Amino acid sequence: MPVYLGLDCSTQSFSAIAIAVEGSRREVLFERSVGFDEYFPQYGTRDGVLPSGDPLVARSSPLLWAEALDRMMEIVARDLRNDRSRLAAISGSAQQHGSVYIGAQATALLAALDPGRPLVAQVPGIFSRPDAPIWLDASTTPQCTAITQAMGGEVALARLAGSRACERFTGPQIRKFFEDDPGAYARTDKIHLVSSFLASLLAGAHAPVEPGDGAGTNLMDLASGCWSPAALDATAPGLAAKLPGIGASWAVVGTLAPYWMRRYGFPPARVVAWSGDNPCSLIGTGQVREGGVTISLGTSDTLFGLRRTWQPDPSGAGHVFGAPTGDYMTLVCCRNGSLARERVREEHGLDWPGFSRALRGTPPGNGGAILVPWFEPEVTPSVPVGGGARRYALDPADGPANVRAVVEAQMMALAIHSRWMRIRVETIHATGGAAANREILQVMANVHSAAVRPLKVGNSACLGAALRAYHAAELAAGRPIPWDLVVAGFTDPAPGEGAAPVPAHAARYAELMTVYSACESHARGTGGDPAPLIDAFRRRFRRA
Ligand code: ADP
Ligand code: XUL
Repeated sequence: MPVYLGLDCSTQSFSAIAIAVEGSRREVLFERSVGFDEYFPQYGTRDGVLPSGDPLVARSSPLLWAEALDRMMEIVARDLRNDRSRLAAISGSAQQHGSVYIGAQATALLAALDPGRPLVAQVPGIFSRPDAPIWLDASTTPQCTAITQAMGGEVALARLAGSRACERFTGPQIRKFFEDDPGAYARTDKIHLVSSFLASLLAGAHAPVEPGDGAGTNLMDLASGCWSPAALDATAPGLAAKLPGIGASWAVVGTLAPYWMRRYGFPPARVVAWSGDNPCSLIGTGQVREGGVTISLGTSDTLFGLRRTWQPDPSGAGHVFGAPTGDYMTLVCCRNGSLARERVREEHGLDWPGFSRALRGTPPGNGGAILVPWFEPEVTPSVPVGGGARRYALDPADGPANVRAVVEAQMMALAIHSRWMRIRVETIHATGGAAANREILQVMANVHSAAVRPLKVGNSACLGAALRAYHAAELAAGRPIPWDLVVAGFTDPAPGEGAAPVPAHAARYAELMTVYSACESHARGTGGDPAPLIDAFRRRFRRA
């Protein structure tokens, strides 16, 4: 059976999933993951991020990602053993929006990587900037303002690119780099997304950007799938020449470079364009038709679904990206996801089982006690600077109530800020690290009033990359496969797991969401004191 490999360079770790497919026979051969902090301590990252004196700045190391790719390919070669020769295609998924800056010498170097020496010893010289701004960066508000102005306002930019200017998006980050270090910007020959950078290392040549991930730049005309000359001009001079082209999502960008074949014994497998983690997760959670919804609880919390046509979010908080099927996907992303849950957990000295016990021991609705969990600058809604977490009718020392408050707030924020998508949510596919937590899924089910199904394969972004490799390889061989068939047997919900909504609790959250919205507005300084609403809620649900 041919083997397809999906790789995933996420915020905190690098993963691989190998699948074997032939006709209706479908098998996950193995899943592997290495955490950045733990496996590569020499880079000094914390939760995958380099230390920074500025709380708004978040960067990682492209060299770390290259080393992690090399390490993972070594692990995959070992685990595949004799099946190595059956590797037909590889694709990948990467955290979105991050950018990698590369000098002109890279082209020759990538084409002549020496299989006798590890990648990490050969590539340091290719970078025109040693670090890479990532999606957690919130330092580009002035650049967002300038780009928005040049593009004729937020609405005009969102109509063109699918999103208003966002601090973490690649365009504002490029503009900041140009302003801060014009010399290094001038020395930059290519600016890659994390996804296209890693695909380039595999293929030994510059790979194109994939349109799903390209939509996270504020630079792509979403309707045409091409870079927008107006957006490029609004961002930085000479940018068109520095960006790779945009290819189809299923583009075969080359075959594995000789480095990988000689060093690890791989065959000349096809390298398929890499995409962002959310577009890959769309495929890896089986959302290949309009109407379904996935919630991913990874480092970020995201809610997304496939769309055949699109309109931007009128509030400006949500996004429209390309989907790897050639359609679109709508998405909301909350930055204060897993790390916010971990923070509350640690503040109260709990492990995950203790966190779950706290959820079991507290009432849905938390008696009106609310935490707006903006520990770090938030992206949905946009709270770029100094928002800070806010507690309403919540004792900071009450561990169980704080645990419930953080999870309820996160689920309510996803529900409230995704209303613009107008999806009637009946079933939610749940993925990401925290989807392993049954009690969190129960809150999700009640807040969204929908059945929640975790999937058999937990790392859906990585699985989605493997499935995209399969789809593209078959297409390239003249055997196109419908997407329903591509995902069949891989993206089914885990039998017997998940959570069903409790109608009385769902009704309670419908009311609490009004209170939570008022708390969000108050915390942003755009609304009055929510205390009367909280009191009214408490009176109604006093004995709950
Ligand atoms: P990413 O892909 O963004 O790196 P993952 O999807 O791998 O993130 O999720 C990692 C997160 O999963 C960890 O930061 C941790 O907070 C969370 N996690 C792991 N186990 C549990 C659990 N039992 N309950 C809640 N969260 C969990
Ligand atoms: C989406 C976003 C995050 C990253 C990291 O817009 O910023 O979900 O892709 O996972």
